[in-house]
Amino acid sequence: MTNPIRTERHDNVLVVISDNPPVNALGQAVRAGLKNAIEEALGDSAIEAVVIRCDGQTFFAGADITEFGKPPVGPNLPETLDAMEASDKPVVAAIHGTALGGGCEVALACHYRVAVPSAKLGLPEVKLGLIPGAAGTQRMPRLVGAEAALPLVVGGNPIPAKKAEAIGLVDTLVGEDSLEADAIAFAKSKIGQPVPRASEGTANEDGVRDPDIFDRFRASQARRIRGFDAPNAAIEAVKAAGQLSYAEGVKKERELFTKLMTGTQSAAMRHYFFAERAANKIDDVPRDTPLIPIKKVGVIGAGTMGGGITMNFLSAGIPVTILEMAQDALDRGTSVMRKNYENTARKGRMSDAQVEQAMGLLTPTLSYDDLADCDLVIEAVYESMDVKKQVFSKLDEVVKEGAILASNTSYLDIDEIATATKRPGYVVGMHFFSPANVMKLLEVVRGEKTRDDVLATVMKLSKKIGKVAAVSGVCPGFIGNRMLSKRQEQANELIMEGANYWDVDDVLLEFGFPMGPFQMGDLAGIDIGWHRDPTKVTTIREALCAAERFGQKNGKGFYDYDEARNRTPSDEVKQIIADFAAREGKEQREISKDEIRERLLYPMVNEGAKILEEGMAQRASDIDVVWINGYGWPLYTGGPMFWAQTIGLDTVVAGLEKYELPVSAHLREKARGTGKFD
Ligand code: 3H9
Repeated sequence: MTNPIRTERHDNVLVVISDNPPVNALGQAVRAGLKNAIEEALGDSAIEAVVIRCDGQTFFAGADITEFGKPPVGPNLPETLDAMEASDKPVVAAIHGTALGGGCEVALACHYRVAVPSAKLGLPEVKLGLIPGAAGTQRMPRLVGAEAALPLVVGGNPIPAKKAEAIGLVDTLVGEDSLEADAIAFAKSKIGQPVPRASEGTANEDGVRDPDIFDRFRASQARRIRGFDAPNAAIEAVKAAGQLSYAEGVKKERELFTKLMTGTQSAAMRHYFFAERAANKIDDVPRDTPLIPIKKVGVIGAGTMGGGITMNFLSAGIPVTILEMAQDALDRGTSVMRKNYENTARKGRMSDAQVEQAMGLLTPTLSYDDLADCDLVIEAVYESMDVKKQVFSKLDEVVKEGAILASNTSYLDIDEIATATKRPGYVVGMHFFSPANVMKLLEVVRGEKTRDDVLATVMKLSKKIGKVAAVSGVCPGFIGNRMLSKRQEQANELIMEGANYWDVDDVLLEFGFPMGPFQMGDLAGIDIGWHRDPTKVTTIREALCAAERFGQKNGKGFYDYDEARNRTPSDEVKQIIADFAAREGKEQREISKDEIRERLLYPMVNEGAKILEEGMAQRASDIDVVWINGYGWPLYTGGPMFWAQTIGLDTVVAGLEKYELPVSAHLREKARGTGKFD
């Protein structure tokens, strides 16, 4: 392997350059190269300053995650960085792209940091279930203060260079195209001055003067960090920076880091990191498949779904023509979109000019002819095969050749929809999740005839509009809803057998889901699709509607709601369920939370195994990506399939057998074999 680190001399400045594509991860060879380069600089009296920069798309984007969990090979990152900081010749980090995690820690160990305006800096370790492990939690607060460090270390979101400059993380911004030259000039200007070391900084004293900032920050993040171990450890580490000496603080950081690194949450979140990236790749579609340029998009339907879908493209700067059947529906849809953008602007996440820019890209129309020159048309109309086929046949007539025709159906057969056109190769499913402008998941449904370039284009486009995409084959409900139906089946069955419906919801909340199925029913409205005949009661939902319990909208559904929408379990509903079960001849009994959890989740894993066996998902990790991004499965368990492996596939099989539920051949085989799906 060639050495990823090289050095170049510019007069009395040694420029140390890393070339380790794609993201200059700090693998062993990079660390060793950096350490040697510092030794070279220190041992050479002609060198008076050092600049560290990277080739390629970015400054170091972090430790090499693929090395985690493997036996460590020295030098480790902390010792490499200590050697760097100890230098009495000024060391300058010259930053472009993303200085993340260990990369940001490299920058913190340098005496100075210069960055181009487009650069971003951050400590995203919490997103991998970790905290920074190379003194980032100790140097950062000492350099910028605990209050400014908390969102960086605990939240994990990178900040732009300008903001980094404002908080003192970056010393100066330099020319976008003259990073190296400017960094060298900057380094020269510092020769002969005592070097400032972040480890010796005192900005962290803000957390000593006002120790409440930690609890205040924790409270402000309560909803976002519920269930996650790393953010609390991150707060503890930043707090320690104000309470302990630097050396003791680093020790504390190491303890917390090691505990997280060997725990199940980080393993799950690292699995997810690679799963998300793998999901965007389609095994039998060559990487160099030419893409279809998407310059203009058409959306059919300006309802909640069509509007949400449209906003994704407008926000990404892609013009959209939106079609409705009637002017008032079109006007309503357009004004909802505007209102959504204006709300975002009110929260400060968008400027008024950006609102106008996005809305300026929208063309409302009542005529199919206006879709003729779109490169992609997505229909989001009523879920009926007949209606969808009519729409596709019309699209086939009017939309130019070579354009992609996509359906947002959540369960209908894409292959059958494609028969309504003379171009089935250009037909694909793009299943967005509601609210479509917010939810990250895009299930891309690959029809039997869908062309490679269509698939490759849609996968690429998904990234552009900020979605996480996973491919599903054609089967009822695709990956997500197909598995959801198994959970719902059990939820209904459990309450018929006597489980408290609030226990069912609570089990899922305790597991880490944002909401249980009965809460969800109340939120969506129990009367959706109700026949409105209170004398006809064939399901529990119909029984609730007959009792005028429609959900949150009238203050009572499965739960009773107060003005603040807090829910309380209802005795009346418990009785309605018991009466209904008695009429159906179901005996009720007490059911434990353990049984509830196992019966809700194990059948989902079993269905996932069947989806894999049938080739409807490419890999088990794609199923995890679907459930984490589309259905609120807790990220820190890694998704249903990874979680099943963590608790043991044999445990899942035994559980299903105990409850006399079906076990697929595939699940059985994997449980008997490696205990892994892939
Ligand atoms: C850390 O630093 C811990 C330290 O505190 C402690 C040390 C003791 N390692 O995302 P992309 C791969 S923890 C290995 O598609 P983009 C990625 O898998 C780390 N591989 O590109 C993909 O491979 P493939 C903290 C990595 O342009 C390819 O690079 N740092 C790493 O959309 C391209 O990635 C982070 O968490 C890595 N660190 O986005 C940053 N990073 O082509 C993680 C990427 O085979 N990285 N790969 O699928 C990112 O956020 C994004 O990759 C980045 C580029 C924004 C940099």
